[in-house]
Amino acid sequence: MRDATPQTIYLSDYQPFGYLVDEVALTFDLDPHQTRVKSRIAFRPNPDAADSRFFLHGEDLKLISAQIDGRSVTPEVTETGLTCDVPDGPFIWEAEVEIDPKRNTALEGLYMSNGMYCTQCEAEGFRKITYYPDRPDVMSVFTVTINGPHPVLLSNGNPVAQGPNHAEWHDPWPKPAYLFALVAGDLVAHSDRFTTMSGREVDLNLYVRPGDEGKCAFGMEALKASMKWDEEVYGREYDLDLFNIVAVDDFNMGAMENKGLNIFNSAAVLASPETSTDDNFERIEAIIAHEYFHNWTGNRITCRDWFQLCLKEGLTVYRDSQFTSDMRSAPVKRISDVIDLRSRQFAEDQGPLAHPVRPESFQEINNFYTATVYEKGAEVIGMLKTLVGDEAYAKALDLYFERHDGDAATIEDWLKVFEDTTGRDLTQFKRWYSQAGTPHLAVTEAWDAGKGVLTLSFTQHTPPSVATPDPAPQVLPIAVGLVGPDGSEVAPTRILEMTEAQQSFVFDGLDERPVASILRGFSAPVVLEHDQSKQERLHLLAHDSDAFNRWEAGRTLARQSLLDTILLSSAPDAAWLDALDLLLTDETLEPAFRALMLGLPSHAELASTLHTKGHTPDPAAIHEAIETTRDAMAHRFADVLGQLYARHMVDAPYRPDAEQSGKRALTNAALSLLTRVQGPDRAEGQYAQADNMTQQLSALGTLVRTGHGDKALSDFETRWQNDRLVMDKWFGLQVSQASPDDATEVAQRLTEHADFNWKNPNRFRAVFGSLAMHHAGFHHVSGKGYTLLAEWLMRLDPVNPQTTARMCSAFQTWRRYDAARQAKIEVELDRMLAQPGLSRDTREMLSRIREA
Ligand code: B3K
Ligand code: ZN
Repeated sequence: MRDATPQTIYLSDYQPFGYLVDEVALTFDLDPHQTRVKSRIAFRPNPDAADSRFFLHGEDLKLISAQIDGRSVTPEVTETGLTCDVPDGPFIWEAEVEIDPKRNTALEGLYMSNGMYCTQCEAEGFRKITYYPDRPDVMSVFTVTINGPHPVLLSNGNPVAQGPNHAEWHDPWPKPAYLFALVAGDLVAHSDRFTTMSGREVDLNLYVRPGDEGKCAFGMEALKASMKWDEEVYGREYDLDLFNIVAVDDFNMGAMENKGLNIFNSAAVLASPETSTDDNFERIEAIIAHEYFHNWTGNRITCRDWFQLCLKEGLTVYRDSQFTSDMRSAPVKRISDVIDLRSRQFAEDQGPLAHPVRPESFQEINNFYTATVYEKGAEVIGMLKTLVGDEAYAKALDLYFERHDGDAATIEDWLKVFEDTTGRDLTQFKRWYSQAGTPHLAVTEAWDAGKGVLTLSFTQHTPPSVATPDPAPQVLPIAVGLVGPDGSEVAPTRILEMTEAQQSFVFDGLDERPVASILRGFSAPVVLEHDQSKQERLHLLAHDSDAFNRWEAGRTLARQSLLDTILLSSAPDAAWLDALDLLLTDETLEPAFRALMLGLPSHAELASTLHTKGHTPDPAAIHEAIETTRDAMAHRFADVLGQLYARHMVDAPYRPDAEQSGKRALTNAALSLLTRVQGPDRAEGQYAQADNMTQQLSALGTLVRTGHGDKALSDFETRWQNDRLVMDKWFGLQVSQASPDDATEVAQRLTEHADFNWKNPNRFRAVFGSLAMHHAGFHHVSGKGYTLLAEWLMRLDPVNPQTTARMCSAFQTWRRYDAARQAKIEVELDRMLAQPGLSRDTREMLSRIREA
């Protein structure tokens, strides 16, 4: 909403609501501009609440009538809700409101997308549907009646009555309003069944627009696999007769875990080999699992207040990453997660948006669905599991489900189950939830050859931030292995538990000095500063039995080589390239791993590293260094890459599984490098022959990047113009593969394309998300990238504050750059902040960024 004097909400102010809600009955008479919503809510005083004020949230609602116990009342209505005198004991509140779903472009509350009605209520969208205590600790049983001329009318729970233009639904599980959902439209179902562990039959439906039926099979299989996995690994069984998923084109994020009625961005569920890449398939599988897993971690056990968001999100991300590791390759998943964490979460922690995993204040909660809450929140759970061990983790989780089923819980509740099952005191561990910032972990080694003792001395230090000016030492589980001179493991991996600012650990009984492999599996989300020699890193790259640290050794060498190129104009490190050469041809290594080894730190990661080391990153120099390094790799490996390309090209019919997609990742990485030395023929051939989107898009990207893409781009457009999801790729790729000088103009030109529907978040993000991610293009010295993005964000803000606010984070790292760039960004930030009627969402983001 628009709010001239935004209010800050504090965790410390939490008070329970004065009333409990026993039952809710809602009736919807659907109409594009005049939907009527009748509510009948049974309230009774909450014995645990000190404050008995009766306040119901409500925004953009036209109140038609209100009654208490059947008698008309005239509440005091403001822009944010209403208050009313109520009886001392239990009472029935009834109201009728009118809303305008068609005008709801913010995509929050009840809105329309391609003629269908759908809802998004998390975090605070339900208040745009009717007057209600819209807070997660108010849980109730909902019965919903929908009247409307649509073949499909859906809500949460189980159906109780269905007739022409009419449906009734009942959800027996008490839930907060943010999990409410309604869908109405002309949809078709892809259906299946699942038999649960106790033998109950569950009907499964994936509802899509007619024409999309062919893109449902994979999502349905992923759903069944998720249901099975949650039974086997966490003992969690599904609890309704029905599980529905609906695909929607206009959606602000990936998907939403509404009870029994998940709503998905079409991009996060629709898949076919011809239209989706391997990465799309993997992401879809993970999101389906994530939303399904929320049924227990989020829905059955929800959050007391929005400060506890990580309680459900961190845990559910952790669970979905475990699922992906089990379904695919665990090392590859771990490496990909760390790449993502470093690029998104570390950047957040380093800048003005830094906040703890459990924030302590906010103005707009939608601004806190962040990499810190989600991804760092998941890392914290991974650390907890490492510290207590797998068995204790399983026990603690069992207790969590048993003790808190039906609760709106807190982080304190969560940690208490671990304390109760293990006897550990987690007081210090809790700092992971309350302190912002990424700890830096420095380590030095002392080798006593006479005694055969290696001493590792660690120091931890977290840079202060506005959110946490004075960070205290955290508990760090540091997984350490020792690799002998012959490459063998000297001792099993040991978990060191660091709790002090400085601490030493001793490894004795060693015959020869081993090479220390520290932070195996990335056992804590920290920046590791380990002054190892190049020789030692090459040794780990060749021999480390921990796949993550093997990759990390290569990554560190690559990063150092790039930094030397940027700062000293050195040629790429020949020793690193030689070592890589050996790995590439090692057929015992999975292709996906080798594809990751061919990757380089991103522009943004290098900028962050340079900044951490006290340099001012120059985006153009970073780009240059990456290009030089890629060229060197292409020349150095041309023969090997040609062989790999031929050997791993998949001939078998397309499958999106880990094995085939790993091979395609490797051949596509090879293609991209080979095109640098061999010209466009191979990529043109792959583009022409590809029978799947992974190979087609990768070839197209390579062609566009090397300046040979015009013909293929127009062919692609002609072929896919009627497929909105594929066209998103077409829009995005042109920006992401443009040269730094051209990226802004390309984005600008694409906004003039007839299919640039900027009110659709997927399309907007395809162009402007790609521009913001194009480091050297966005940070072009002219400042044109900043100006174009700011202009479009200001156009979008009145239409869709949530997506606008999210994309403002493109500016979060602005203080890293040189004075000239900072000045240009400052102008744009000030211009945006001066925009009249700026949304609360965007104002909060821009002010936090601007104050840096
Ligand atoms: N819980 C939703 C996110 C809601 C975002 C609201 N701004 C999706 C998820 O994390 O599963
Ligand atoms: Zn989630």
